[in-house]
Amino acid sequence: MRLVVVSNRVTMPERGEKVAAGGLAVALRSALEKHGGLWFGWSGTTSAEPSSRVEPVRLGNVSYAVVDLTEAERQSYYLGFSNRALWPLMHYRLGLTDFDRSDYAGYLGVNRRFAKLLVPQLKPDDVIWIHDYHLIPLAAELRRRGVTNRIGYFHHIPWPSAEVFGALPFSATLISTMTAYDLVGMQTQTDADNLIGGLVALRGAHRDGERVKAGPRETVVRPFPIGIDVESFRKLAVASVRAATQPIRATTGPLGGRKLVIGVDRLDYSKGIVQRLEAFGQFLRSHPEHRGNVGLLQIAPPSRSDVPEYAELDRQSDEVAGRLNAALGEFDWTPIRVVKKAYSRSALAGFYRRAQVGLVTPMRDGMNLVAKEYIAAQNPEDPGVLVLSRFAGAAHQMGEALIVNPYDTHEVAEAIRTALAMPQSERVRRFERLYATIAASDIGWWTSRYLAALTGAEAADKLAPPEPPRKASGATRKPAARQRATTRPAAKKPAAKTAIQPAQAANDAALGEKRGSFGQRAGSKPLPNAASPR
Ligand code: ADQ
Repeated sequence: MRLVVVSNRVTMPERGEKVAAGGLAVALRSALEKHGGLWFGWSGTTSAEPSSRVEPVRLGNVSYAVVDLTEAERQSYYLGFSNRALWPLMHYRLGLTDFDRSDYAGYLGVNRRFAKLLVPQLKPDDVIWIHDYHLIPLAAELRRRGVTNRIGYFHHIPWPSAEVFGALPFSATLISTMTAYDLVGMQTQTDADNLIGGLVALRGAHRDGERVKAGPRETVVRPFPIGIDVESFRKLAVASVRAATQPIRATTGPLGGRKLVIGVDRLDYSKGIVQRLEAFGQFLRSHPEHRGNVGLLQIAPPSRSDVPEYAELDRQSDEVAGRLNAALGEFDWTPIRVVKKAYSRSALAGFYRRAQVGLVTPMRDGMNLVAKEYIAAQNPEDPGVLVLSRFAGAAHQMGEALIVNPYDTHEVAEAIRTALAMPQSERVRRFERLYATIAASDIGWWTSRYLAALTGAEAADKLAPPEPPRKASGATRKPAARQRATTRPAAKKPAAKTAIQPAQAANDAALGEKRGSFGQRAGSKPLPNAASPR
């Protein structure tokens, strides 16, 4: 089996681009390196003429095949339909959803061109894994060109209810292209139910549990909650204690012994950054005894700055932070610092570990990997507390966090207070359960579980009815026994107790780590070329 991943953005490693914020890129790189294969998608750049062919570049066991877009395509497909219509709609922000017919035509056109350029690259036993909302109709376009390979899709963001999705013009046509996939992965059961409900309501599809059928093909829709590489993130955090470099010293140095509350997000309205700043202000107003003792560090690199709503958010976050700092700050204490840049993973791990509270309060989020990174980075003997929005997919797995409604400023403010006052024994108890959960469903578990389902390794005959042999460029399915050898078994259920090795705790203790005394160096080198598919 060769894995073919298709995502909106591909950044080739040798280009040495600066790290960009984006959980999907990190996840896909791990999957491809593990299985070998081809990564196909947009180069991220524009050219005067549309690419008429692609030339894959091989690096290690992964080939990269990228397509340039024209500026008009970038405007309509990427900034327009993907990010001004689908993104707000999928995040339940109907008021921000801006539908334009020519953007939709551009979106369909780019998907058609991707299909046309991808088909010659495909081999008969390739398994194709398409990612995210930019590429919803791609499988339908590939099928139109005769591709019979197994094709899966993973949706990284929420899928709204049929009533919300149905507000999109042409929603019935767009949703029906989902039935060209063999397997559709969602972050949560709610998202899976919403998609199936939409297919039933808008297309009259027939549902049988996780299977849905609106045409010749049966599609399985199932939750596959995405994870992170917990073990390597934990190691980065431990190393950051020994080795803090300039970014951490410069940013956390002025804190002295003060407590730290941290938020890390792309600057995106779905992340609830402005509401979070307001909640921190509310916390300081309600609990003045904390003034001068604690600070909020919000790391928020700008994204999609060409979209007006994002430029407005940038302005708004500056305005709110400035207003709160002016109202609540002292000559020697600034309550809120907003840092608008991307950091290396090791620097982020160091920030997380230094923070007593991880504030992850999106208004709506597919999963939210920051919640998992924050837990992975904690010192098991003296962990911080995660405050987590109930509207993040992560809340479906991470119930031992302090779960909040991000629309309720008062509730978030009180959760910050509770987190800062939480006794160590309770922090440890919550942390151990959270860590066990994220370790048992890490990124390796996610990719192998998804690919086992897509290749049919788990139960080949359950996924789709056998297809009659065809002559097109694609392949027939591999025998289950051969596929089985290419995937690892699904992970066990999360253990009741933490999966952390005792040696880790000893290691941390040996490093003499204490809360509030962070000041060592950390690697600030950016990750080489982690692409942001967003
Ligand atoms: P995103 O919306 O990008 O991902 P998220 O899951 O939080 O959101 O991932 C963000 C990633 O970017 C994290 O790995 C984080 O560490 C990194 N990051 C954020 N700020 C950074 C900074 N300043 N410097 C460096 N790195 C930074 C989408 C969906 C999510 C879903 C993921 C994965 O919106 O809901 O969890 O895909 O499926």
